[in-house]
Amino acid sequence: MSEMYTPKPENKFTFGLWTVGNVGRDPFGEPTRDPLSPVEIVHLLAEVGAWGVNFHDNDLVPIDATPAQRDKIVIDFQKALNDTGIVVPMATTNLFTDPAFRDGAFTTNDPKVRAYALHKTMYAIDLGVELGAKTYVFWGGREGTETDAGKSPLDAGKWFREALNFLTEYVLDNGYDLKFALEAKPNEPRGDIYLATTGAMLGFIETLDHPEMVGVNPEVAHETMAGLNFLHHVAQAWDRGKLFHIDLNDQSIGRYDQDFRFGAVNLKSAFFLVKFLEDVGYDGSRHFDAHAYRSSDLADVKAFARGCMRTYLILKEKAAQFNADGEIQSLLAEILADDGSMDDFKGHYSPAKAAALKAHAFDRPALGRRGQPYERLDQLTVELLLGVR
Ligand code: GCO
Ligand code: MN
Ligand code: MN
Repeated sequence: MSEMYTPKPENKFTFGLWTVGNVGRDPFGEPTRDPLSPVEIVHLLAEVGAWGVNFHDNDLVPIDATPAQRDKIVIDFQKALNDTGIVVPMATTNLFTDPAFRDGAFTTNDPKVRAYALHKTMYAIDLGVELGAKTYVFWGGREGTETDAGKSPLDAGKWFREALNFLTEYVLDNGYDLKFALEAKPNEPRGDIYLATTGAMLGFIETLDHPEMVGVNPEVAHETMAGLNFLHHVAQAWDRGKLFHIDLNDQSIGRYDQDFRFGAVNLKSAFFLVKFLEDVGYDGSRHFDAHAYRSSDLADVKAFARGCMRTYLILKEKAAQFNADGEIQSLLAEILADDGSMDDFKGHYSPAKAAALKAHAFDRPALGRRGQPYERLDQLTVELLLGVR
């Protein structure tokens, strides 16, 4: 194996306890793998070369654990972290498994459940911060509807906003060094989930009391499930300074929520995503929110985890190759060519500029005749990815 494809701490590769710990249950079948304890998972992640581990409160501490059991679990987990050097960059709350959340957590019509969701999240934030988390993810898996007959999307949005405002104040009040990352998903497990895309989340964040503390956690599978271009959403988040975290996996459009190994379905999209993250200098976790096929055994789960990271690193190398490829770069230069003749019209508005632009005579037929060599560029990209360049 080339040294280049060996994961290093600076790659910031992370996995959730729920990802490599996934036991292979699906709506039609029982688990196919034995559960691993959080301590075993930390050691597994160290063995495969990951940098960090993330968790939902109840991945680590069972929902009905006593305070004494909780403390013992945290001590054992912290010891595994110390023994392996694995860090905890992110934590989150499970607000979807327990039947109490059948109609949602922060957005349910039941005020008792909304209050319980806040209560549970404050304890989960304490737990995450205690173990070192700097990013706190909010994925509202149950925040939605199957029917709009009994739930107002306006009330739901208002309640979600109130909850996030409450929790940002909680973080400030406790002096925690923690920012929030909102993760959108269009559906599953609800028929429709509120704020279904990263773009919707970005709009919502601006309505909060502390927008500076809140960004997004886009996931490859989620925009892809909706048939959208994931990269474009990531770019919008980056442009707004809101790319606080990212969930990498893979997904076929139009299928169930697959959570496949990174790069398992659409290598070309994965390539453009890795190239973007590396080109702009994204410095956060590369979190693999994926799990092995249900047919995998433990050895294959390790192969899955190694595969996520190895594919990322191979694509990172391909991105560097793309940037250094003379033929590709000269095609890009041709596509982006600018003879400077429009310089007077660029930039901020002024009445003089507007008047000059309105007076300018454009050769519209010539504009329409100019071809752009995207076919050639795309084919070179494909050949680069196929390893023949
Ligand atoms: C999903 C989501 C989750 C969240 C996780 C962390 O589709 O189930 O992607 O895996 O990312 O709950 O918030
Ligand atoms: Mn997901
Ligand atoms: Mn996710």
